[in-house]
Amino acid sequence: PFLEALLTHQSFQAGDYTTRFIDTTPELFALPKRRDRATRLLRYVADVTVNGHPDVRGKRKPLASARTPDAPRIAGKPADGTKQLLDQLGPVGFAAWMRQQSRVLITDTTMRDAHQSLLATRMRSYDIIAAAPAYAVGLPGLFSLECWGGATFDVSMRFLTESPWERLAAIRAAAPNILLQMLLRGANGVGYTNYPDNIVRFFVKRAAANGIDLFRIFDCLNWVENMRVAIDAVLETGKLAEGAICYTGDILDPARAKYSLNYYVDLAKQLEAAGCHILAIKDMAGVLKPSAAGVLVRALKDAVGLPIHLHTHDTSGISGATVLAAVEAGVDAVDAAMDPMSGLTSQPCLGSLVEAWRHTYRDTGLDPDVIRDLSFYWEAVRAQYAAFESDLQSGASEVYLHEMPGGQFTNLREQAGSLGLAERWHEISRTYRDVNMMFGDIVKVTPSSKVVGDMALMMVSQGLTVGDVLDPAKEIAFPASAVEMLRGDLGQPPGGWPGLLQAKALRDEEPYIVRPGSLLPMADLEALRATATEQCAGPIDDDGLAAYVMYPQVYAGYCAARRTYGPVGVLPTPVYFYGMQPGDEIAIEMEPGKTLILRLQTMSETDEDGNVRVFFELNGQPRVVVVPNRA
Ligand code: BTN
Ligand code: 3PY
Ligand code: ZN
Repeated sequence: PFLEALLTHQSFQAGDYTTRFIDTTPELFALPKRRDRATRLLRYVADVTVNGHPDVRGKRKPLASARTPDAPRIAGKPADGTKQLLDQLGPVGFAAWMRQQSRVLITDTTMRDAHQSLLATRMRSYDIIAAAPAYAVGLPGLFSLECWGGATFDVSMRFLTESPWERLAAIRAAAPNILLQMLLRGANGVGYTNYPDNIVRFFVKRAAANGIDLFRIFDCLNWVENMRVAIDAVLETGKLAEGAICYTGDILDPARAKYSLNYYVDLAKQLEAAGCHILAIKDMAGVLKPSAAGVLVRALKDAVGLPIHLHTHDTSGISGATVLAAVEAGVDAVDAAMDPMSGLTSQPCLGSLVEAWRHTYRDTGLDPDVIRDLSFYWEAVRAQYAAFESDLQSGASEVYLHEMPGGQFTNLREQAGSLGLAERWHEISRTYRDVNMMFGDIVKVTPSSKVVGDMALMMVSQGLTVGDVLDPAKEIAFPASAVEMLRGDLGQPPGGWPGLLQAKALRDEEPYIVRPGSLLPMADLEALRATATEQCAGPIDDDGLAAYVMYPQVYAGYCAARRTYGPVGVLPTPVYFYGMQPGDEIAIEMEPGKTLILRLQTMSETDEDGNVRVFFELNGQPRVVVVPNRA
């Protein structure tokens, strides 16, 4: 049929096909692609069975006795929820509704921050999407599902060979009644650097069109000026704009005067004036202490008319107390993670918080049976990701020293380990703290936290102190990220950058204090689409373009891997990471109603050419795949 389609195609018959034929008639080339999906997947399964997956090589393995995750199947249709309310009331009316609720509104972060903070963001769409119908039917009273943005966008393409857009669309389809929430890094989008304004706007539009209802927007230096483009873009979509104040320091500590109660109250007023519908307290490190939470929430409630949404991390071990204090003080909504994905660097335990308010004025009304069933599911899911677990076993008050965000903490430990500095972790924590003070005591959250981490690792590995770095007589090779930040590329911290350090890092270069986006030329999106089309060897739709402009190389790599291996997202997680054993049989749902039965029969020894023959049965038909043994 492919050859027939080609031979009967107009351009072919007219004789005007050239090397551009493939570009102008992609529909012809889509034919064999679609038919080949199963073959590509076989190639992947064979390859990963023989060679393993590079991401889990040498890492801890799931236990052989691990339970297969089976998402709860709850009979019935999803009842109307917050999504329908937003559609009816619009964002302003919705915010007013939030403030009228006596119950605590709960955001479940399991699908985003929890696995970002516990499992290096490696949770696959396969496991996330399977849970969504149970949420929709069983927990229609949830406030929102935080399921997108932050590091997930990059990681899904870079490490999991899957599309963040397909993930979002599938969650939307499976959970049509609960608000879908994302984390947006303001002018940094879902990346690590400021993007041109029209890229930020384009990205927000695509996210809204694909199903995001609530955008939590922050700036890594709490510079509201640098959040406006993103906030305005969200306002234009008619979705909810939640402006975040990133909490750092300790409002009760007179020695940290820079981050005082007044500082946060002023920020909140700026965000309200900027048009935000909801105010988030984003405690990305988990340093908001219970006593401070009460004071902060009361002051913010007095100062602004917006509903307040608290986000924290349990790194210290006492975040539950912080959330209870905030609720006592009248906070409207809080973030929590399903029990088996909670605690440590993740969010506090959802099921236990819900019980804490049961039979009180602030009872959430969420069904404990469903929470337990979903928890049982997430527990089995987590067990499959043993390779990405950190060695952190307990709460740690050290977080008040270093103030590392939950998502960075385990990452930096891992990085330290790979540099041979695992033994010197406490030194790294202290240096991280010193670097923060050297930078003038800044907010540390992606990407500013990464800059502090880069600098701290460089100093520890080279045995440098802050005194050395500041010493005019001493030559220092600053990490590029530090030079860029001190130049102004991430914006301005309160009080500006320390002059001496800045001058030393920048050498002859001039710093600037205007909004970085005001200096970046608008991106020519259609020119970028053309480049992407070439680089990715295929047509690029708006979602592909929005991914490409954020991460050109990563997106191109994803496209190439997808071409080679097909839609690997349909594979169960153990197969994706570890392949199959002889005798294993799996069902692969290619699309609703189309299931392949794949059995791995046996494998040959490696032949003299270094190849292994993998013998499958696909829907009962024998298939042999030859893969190089790269080990
Ligand atoms: C990619 O970046 O290409 C996606 C990762 C897939 C790599 C596959 S996993 C099976 C096989 N083993 C390897 O070491 N590489 C490939
Ligand atoms: C992110 O930006 O990914 C974060 O989670 C910040 O806390
Ligand atoms: Zn967080």
